[in-house]
Amino acid sequence: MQRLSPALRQDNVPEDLISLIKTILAATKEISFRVSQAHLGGLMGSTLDENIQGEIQKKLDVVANELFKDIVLESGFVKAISSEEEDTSVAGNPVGKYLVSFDPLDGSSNIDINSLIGTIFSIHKAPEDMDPSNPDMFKQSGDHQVCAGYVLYGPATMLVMTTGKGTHFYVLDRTHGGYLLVHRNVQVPTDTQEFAINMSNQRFWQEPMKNYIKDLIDGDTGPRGKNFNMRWIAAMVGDIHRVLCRGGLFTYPTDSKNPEQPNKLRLMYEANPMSFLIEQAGGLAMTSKGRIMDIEPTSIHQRVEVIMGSKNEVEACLTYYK
Ligand code: AFP
Repeated sequence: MQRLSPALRQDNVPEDLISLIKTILAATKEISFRVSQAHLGGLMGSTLDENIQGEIQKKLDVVANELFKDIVLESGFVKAISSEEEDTSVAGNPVGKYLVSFDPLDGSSNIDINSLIGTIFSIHKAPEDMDPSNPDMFKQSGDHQVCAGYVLYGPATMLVMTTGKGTHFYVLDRTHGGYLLVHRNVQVPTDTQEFAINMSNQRFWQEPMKNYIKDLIDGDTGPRGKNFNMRWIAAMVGDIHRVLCRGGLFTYPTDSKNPEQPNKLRLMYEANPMSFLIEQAGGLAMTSKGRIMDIEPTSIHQRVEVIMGSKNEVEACLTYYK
């Protein structure tokens, strides 16, 4: 099995970006260790603090955020970082070439039940002419990402990453301490009979999504003429990993549950990196209005509607919005 650096060189990834990726992965190895020891180390449960999103932070959210932030900033490769857990971006090396956005622990509600969680990251080039403390540097569309990925802290610690030359799977090999390539150029099956949505929000969805999901549930007695299975892990890393492995449609649609917050998932920390991975694996990553990676961000903590996965099923879903 190929090690990480040669695999990246095969895709012509520049050496300074390889160094940044290895720094990010050093942080994820430390987070993986802390996650495995959390029960023993008093790291379960919540803090008394809320993050900028108004969500109560788990103790592990805070630890993972500090670890990731410190390791990446100290490397000198980045001009600034932005995190789901930080109020605004944090300045790094004024001549750093890159910007890193991350969700240090996606799926926080799974922490206390020893279920799937992961770290999501996205890398952009840093504009040379802007001050490192200016968060506007991060207002770049997903199409400008030079790398995106996630590390899933599951039964195996897995890295799924793209630098724009396909989506590849790696597994953390604890005997030598690095990630090994286990599957190059993963492809999302074009068709699927599986979907992922939080059904408890059904009464708050817009009509097109209500109608689409009803037709899936009607199965072979309805207009789709085939039965569908449903899964919901409550961690986008887990749900998207399943979609990359065996296909499916994942959606967190716009809803009216909280009128001040019609969308749940974050563009920079969740939707854009996952869109890059899904598109590089031959899937589609959309809102009901267009491609996610075309969106020009207006703020670093912006939220967005997400419909992504197997190409033909995403297209079938979007017909309900026409
Ligand atoms: P956190 O960012 O708080 O960990 O939430 C996870 C998440 O953003 C995403 O990973 C899940 O798909 C989604 O929220 C789960 O939402 P529900 O709470 O509606 O199940």
